[in-house]
Amino acid sequence: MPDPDPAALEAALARELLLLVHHHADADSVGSAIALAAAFPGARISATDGLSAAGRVMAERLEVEIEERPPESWDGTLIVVDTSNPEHCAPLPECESVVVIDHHQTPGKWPAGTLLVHESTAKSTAEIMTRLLAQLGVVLTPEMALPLLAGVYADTGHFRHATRDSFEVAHTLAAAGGDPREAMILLDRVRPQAQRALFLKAAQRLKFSQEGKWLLATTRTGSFESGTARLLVILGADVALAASGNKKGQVRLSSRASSAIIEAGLNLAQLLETLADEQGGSAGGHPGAAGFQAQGDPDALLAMARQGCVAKLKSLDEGA
Ligand SMILES: [Mn+2]
Repeated sequence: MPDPDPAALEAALARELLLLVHHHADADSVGSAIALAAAFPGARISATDGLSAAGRVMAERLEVEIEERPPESWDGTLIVVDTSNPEHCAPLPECESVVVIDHHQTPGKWPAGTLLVHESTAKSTAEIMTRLLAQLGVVLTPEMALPLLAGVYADTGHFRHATRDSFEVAHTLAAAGGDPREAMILLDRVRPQAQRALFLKAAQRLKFSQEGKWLLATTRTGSFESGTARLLVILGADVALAASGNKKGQVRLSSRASSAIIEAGLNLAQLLETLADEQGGSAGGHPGAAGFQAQGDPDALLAMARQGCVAKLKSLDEGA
């Protein structure tokens, strides 16, 4: 990876640290931030648009405070974890020294001078963070290793998408006192009934079609788009798209794909980035899991994303 200059990074980390997680921060983002804060005592962690259920449960169980709003400006260094695009953690506090540590595909436009620790081949930010802490000479403690290991579990889909590097990092973390069983328990949760009801409603509105040899499912939901899309893939879809819209005209769309179709060459991040280029808004993610947000009509944007998928699936089948 094109590492930032180690001396510049060390100088940035020597200042007072404010860590920022992405909107609806997941276990990888929260776990990486908690570990970094444990390595640099005094560092504050802040969110800008809440935590996901997994992120919240992790912070609660580890008794780590995550501020609901960052200060408007910061004199030290701002470290953004697990975020490809500044829009996904907006509003960004004003700060002259910014570091971004991330593993999503395409980094967005960060302020000039931002130090980017970016590895798109890493399956989790926790993996990058583990290596980075070692490079900085930090001795991993169980307080750092446990949330990092949970981050690796979460972002590798409990090692289904793990690489050799993920296992190597997991071994390092387990050896440093991150107990694998405890990391699993840290992620365990029963979804609240209201959330399960939303999933069932989304299932009622589900539409699907067969495109060549692939099953494509779409649905509208009130919230939890990514969980919804993930569950549709578990039900049997090769590609699932779930969209929500609110009264302010904000649309969120999340997508998930089966391993078979990712293997065949589908890249959801690319697909949604194309949609964002054409329709405005922003997109990011990975080949098998990507998101898109914009202003507009959720049904229309969902239909466009679906059309993009159909065209891509055709070309996959023809190429095969
Ligand atoms: Mn991540």
